[in-house]
Amino acid sequence: SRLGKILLTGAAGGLGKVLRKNLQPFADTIRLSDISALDEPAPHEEIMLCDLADADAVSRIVAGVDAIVHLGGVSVERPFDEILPANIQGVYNLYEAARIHGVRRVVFASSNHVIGFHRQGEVLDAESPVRPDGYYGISKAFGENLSRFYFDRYGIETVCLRIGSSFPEPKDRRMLVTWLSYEDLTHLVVRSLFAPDVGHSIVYGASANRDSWWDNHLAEHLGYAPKDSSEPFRAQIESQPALPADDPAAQFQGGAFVKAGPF
Ligand code: NAI
Ligand code: 15L
Repeated sequence: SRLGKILLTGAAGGLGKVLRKNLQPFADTIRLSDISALDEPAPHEEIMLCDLADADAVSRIVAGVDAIVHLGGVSVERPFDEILPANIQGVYNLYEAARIHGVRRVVFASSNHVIGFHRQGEVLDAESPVRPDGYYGISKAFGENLSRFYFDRYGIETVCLRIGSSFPEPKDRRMLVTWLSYEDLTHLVVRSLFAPDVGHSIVYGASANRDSWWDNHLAEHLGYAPKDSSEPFRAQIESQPALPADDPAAQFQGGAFVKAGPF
């Protein structure tokens, strides 16, 4: 399957760089956007810089695209006044632009931090109550609710990816459970773009790790089948000292985010 034009927000970021490359086979054109500078466009690419807080600028980047992969915004815990424009006003601006310009599908980079105050070891699914672990997680829960509303009212489909920890390698014990490899991330985004009739879906983004806190049975229609595992990294990670058992970072699914700030 292949689309005409995909908008990729947050294209200068860690995952944006990965998807800039890996989504190339799936669209004629990829429109790359970020607030930060981007590398020179290849022939199949367009670059449009934009602050997500600027509704007019967001309308311009959304006009004329067939689907949106929305990664842009603040990606860690920060004071509320930084989260608000980028993640809350920003996601509203994006969906309003999608409505006005007739975009039918969005893949939204949500986060495990919408459920970060659930205990490690507890197994959650897409219907588990949200328990955000900070303003960042709250902003992602807002994006999930906003996209639910835009589906119910306007029929704009969204797949919310509750991404675990997507980095080249897992970095600590928690990430042995939450790690999402770049290959599995790419597969998850591609399924989210092309699976039929996704409606409003929530899916956890983790690789096929030995241990899991997340059950994706409510997202089977996406056809997401992870292939990688954190297991090859276990021995090295477990040779490092563990956090004290009473450290909240070792008790809750959100890890250190549950105690981030105030800044
Ligand atoms: P990142 O921080 O590397 O990339 C985010 C990008 O958004 C940056 O390039 C930044 O310049 C841009 N941005 C920030 N504020 C903006 C604004 N006001 N207007 C326009 N662009 C703005 O984050 P990363 O790791 O690439 O994550 C991508 C997305 O996935 C983010 O939405 C993040 O919250 C989400 N996510 C990532 C996870 C991971 O493990 N990497 C885990 C869970 C969620
Ligand atoms: C996130 O939401 C962050 O964007 C990322 O930087 C990681 O911290 C990740 O969650 C995680 O929970 O490991």
